[in-house]
Amino acid sequence: MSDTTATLSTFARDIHSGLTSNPKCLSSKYFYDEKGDQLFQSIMDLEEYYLTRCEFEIFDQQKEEILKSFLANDTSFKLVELGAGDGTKTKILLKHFTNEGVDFSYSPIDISQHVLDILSGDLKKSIPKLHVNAIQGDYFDALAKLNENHFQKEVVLFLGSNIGNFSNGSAPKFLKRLGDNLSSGDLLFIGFDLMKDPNVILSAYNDKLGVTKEFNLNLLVRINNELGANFDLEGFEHFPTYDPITGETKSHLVSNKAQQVFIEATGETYSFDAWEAIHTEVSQKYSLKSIRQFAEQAGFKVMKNFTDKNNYYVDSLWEKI
Ligand code: AVI
Repeated sequence: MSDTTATLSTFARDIHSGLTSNPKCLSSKYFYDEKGDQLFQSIMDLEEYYLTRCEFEIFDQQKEEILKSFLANDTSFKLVELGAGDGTKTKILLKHFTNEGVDFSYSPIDISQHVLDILSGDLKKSIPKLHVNAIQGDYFDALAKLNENHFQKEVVLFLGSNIGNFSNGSAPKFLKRLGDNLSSGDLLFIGFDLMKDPNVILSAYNDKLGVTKEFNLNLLVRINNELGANFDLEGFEHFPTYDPITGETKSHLVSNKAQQVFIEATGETYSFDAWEAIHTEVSQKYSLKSIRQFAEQAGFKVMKNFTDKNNYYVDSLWEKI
């Protein structure tokens, strides 16, 4: 592997480094190829996966209050969304703001130009009056670009509990960096999944139909297809865990036998002991207290928490100090 490291793709290098660490791990960012995107869309429709429905309910039921809080003492703002996806939930807010005649523009930021093209086309049809300024690229480069002409208050959306997929060490760093890219008075509207009945949480990551299992295993399918590996999908069990003390929900792929896997792209064979696990994802659950601490550490003040009727989920509105 050492001779070829320089010529390997980042994907191959990350997979090699994850499979040679102890414990083994693979980054959940590699879930999202075309098939992974489709599987995640199906997850959002699952009975057990409450997160999307909760955020939908919050937007639908509290859009008036959300708008009031976004405007506060201003008459206009620039709405920026990090990782916009298909914008289904955001559209509730966009439609409401437009119907109310609010002076605002919408800048979805996404790494995928394809996602942005679909979203922009869809918004042109469904909300023709909306001013859309899509930006393709890394979140921070895009925020820096927006800041070049910072005349209006910025309201940044980071929805879907995407922050939960950051490790506990990297989430505060990400939020601090996000804050550093904003000006005093700018707002961050950020979705967090809350701690709740552990059984409810575990079911969300272990649905009856097995869609989440397929989503997790798709990572191995991807390595097989893109890096020429020979992972036997039957040889791995999908196993999520939830720690009610720390709020950490983790997904694993557990090798159900001693086995070896060869990856052409790295030229290496990787050995698995029977019942050895690969950690594939963290989906952190939070308390309102930990959210407040997060906000303060990153240089924000919590203005208001918008929760669903079950108190399962919160969209927390933070102001940059
Ligand atoms: C995208 N992210 C917030 C989802 C979550 O809940 O952690 C991804 C997911 N993984 C399994 N199911 C859904």
